[in-house]
Amino acid sequence: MKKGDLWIILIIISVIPCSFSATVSVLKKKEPPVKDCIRDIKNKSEMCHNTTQIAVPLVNQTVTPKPKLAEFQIDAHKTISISKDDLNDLLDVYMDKLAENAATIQEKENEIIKLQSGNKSDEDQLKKYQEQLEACQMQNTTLTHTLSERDEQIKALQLKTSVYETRLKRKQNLLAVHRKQNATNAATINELKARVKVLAYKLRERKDDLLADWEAATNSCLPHNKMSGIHLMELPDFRPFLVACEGNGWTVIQRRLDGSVNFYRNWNEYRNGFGKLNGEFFIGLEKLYRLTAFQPHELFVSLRLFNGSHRVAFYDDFVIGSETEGYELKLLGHFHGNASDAMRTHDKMKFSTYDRDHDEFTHINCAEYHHGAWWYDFCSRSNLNGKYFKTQTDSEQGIFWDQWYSFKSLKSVQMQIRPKNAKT
Ligand SMILES: *[C@@H]1O[C@H](CO)[C@@H](O)[C@H](O)[C@H]1NC(C)=O
Ligand SMILES: *[C@@H]1O[C@H](CO)[C@@H](O)[C@H](O)[C@H]1NC(C)=O
Ligand SMILES: *[C@@H]1O[C@H](CO)[C@@H](O)[C@H](O)[C@H]1NC(C)=O
Ligand SMILES: *[C@@H]1O[C@H](CO)[C@@H](O)[C@H](O)[C@H]1NC(C)=O
Ligand SMILES: *[C@@H]1O[C@H](CO)[C@@H](O)[C@H](O)[C@H]1NC(C)=O
Ligand SMILES: *[C@@H]1O[C@H](CO)[C@@H](O)[C@H](O)[C@H]1NC(C)=O
Ligand SMILES: *[C@@H]1O[C@H](CO)[C@@H](O)[C@H](O)[C@H]1NC(C)=O
Ligand SMILES: CC(=O)N[C@H]1CO[C@H](CO)[C@@H](O)[C@@H]1O
Repeated sequence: MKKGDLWIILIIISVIPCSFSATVSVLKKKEPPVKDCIRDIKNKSEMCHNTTQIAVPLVNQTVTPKPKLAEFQIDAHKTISISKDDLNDLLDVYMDKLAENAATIQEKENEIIKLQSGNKSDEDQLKKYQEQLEACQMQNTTLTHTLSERDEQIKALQLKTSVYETRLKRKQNLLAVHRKQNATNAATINELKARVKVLAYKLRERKDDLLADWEAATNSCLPHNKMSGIHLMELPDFRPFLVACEGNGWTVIQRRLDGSVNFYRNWNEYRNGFGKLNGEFFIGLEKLYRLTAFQPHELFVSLRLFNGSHRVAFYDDFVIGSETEGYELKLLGHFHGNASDAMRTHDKMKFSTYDRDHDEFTHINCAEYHHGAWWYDFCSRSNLNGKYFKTQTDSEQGIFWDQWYSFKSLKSVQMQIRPKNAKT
């Protein structure tokens, strides 16, 4: 509320309690009633002051400075009479005050304008701040953008890292596997080394055995009764030679197993023998002559078919003549066994090779015809030195043993001899 308004209200308030009458008579210096009224006015004003909380030296200003104050007269009806002139004077006083206050108002308005202009400068400041804020926000946006870019980069890097981690793990697993393999390999190598050592030891032992055998060379496999293996044999007027002993005194003279050795050979080779004693071989006709000449022998033939069937043939006398006799099958003795007696027709026949034809045919080379070497007659019912076939084959060139001239090839055969006195 403006000060001017206060003054107007004050006038109205002061009129009511004093109940001015229209016809007032001017009184001269009757203080007490005026005092009261003024005090009342003062009370009222104080009341107002309390509400507005503006302290105004109201009474003293209205009463004191103007000596020409209006005179009041209060009658029995408590009516205050004021002369018109006094009232005018009073009005004048108030008007002056009003003017004075208008000036104050103007002053205050100016102040307000000033303040408003200050507000304007505040606004400027605000604008400035807003501009700064905008700049800041822009920076923030830029920074936020950069930050999000960095985030992306970090994410990409994390992805790469995880990929590398996965690869690393895989490599580590691989390495572990390799290490394990390596360990296994090392173990295997150690094992093999140990085995090589054992074998080297055995070899040395075997060599020693052989040397011992040399000293104890025998004329048959009988002394190596229980031991199959390769042993040294010595006969009169003949250089010592190695033979394959089969156990129970048997000496192997011929063996077919797998076709690893070629048996289509000439006379000299059949005389001297060929092949490997622990594999396929033929002992040699000269040794057969020497062995059977030294003491009587029996013959055992073992035959295996491709279907697994096994058959045997025994002949209780076996003698081979000298080279000058063409290594003739001089004696065969009696046959027994569950195979056929397929040697019988070859009894008393000379040995034939493709380069030494001793067979009964004049117009056929039986060794050539049967692709082997045997005691051929017209030509053969057995052909154990024939061509090796890996499966059962019907061929006159094959290894066969049949009294009815059928040529089913055999899977494996073995011929062995033993001194007759070994029989008990
Ligand atoms: C004014 O106030 C005083 C005390 O504050 C009081 O004694 C007096 O009676 C009042 N006057 C009137 C006219 O009410
Ligand atoms: C006015 O205010 C004063 C002090 O604040 C107080 O003592 C007085 O009683 C008030 N008067 C009225 C009428 O409220
Ligand atoms: C400052 O100015 C604003 C806008 O012009 C106005 O809204 C506000 O009331 C003013 N403040 C004062 C104290 O004058
Ligand atoms: C900065 O920008 C981010 C995202 O736009 C927002 O969340 C944040 O409140 C801003 N900060 C300021 C101080 O403006
Ligand atoms: C493989 O094994 C050998 C012998 O045990 C060792 O010297 C080598 O360091 C191993 N290599 C790896 C990759 O483990
Ligand atoms: C194998 O074949 C022979 C001759 O064909 C036959 O006598 C024998 O029973 C057969 N054995 C088996 C086990 O099939
Ligand atoms: C033939 O006799 C041998 C030796 O006694 C035996 O091992 C084989 O099983 C016999 N074969 C047949 C088909 O009876
Ligand atoms: C508020 C004020 O200043 N009151 C004064 C009014 O005048 C009398 C005497 O004239 C003083 O006693 C008051 O203190």
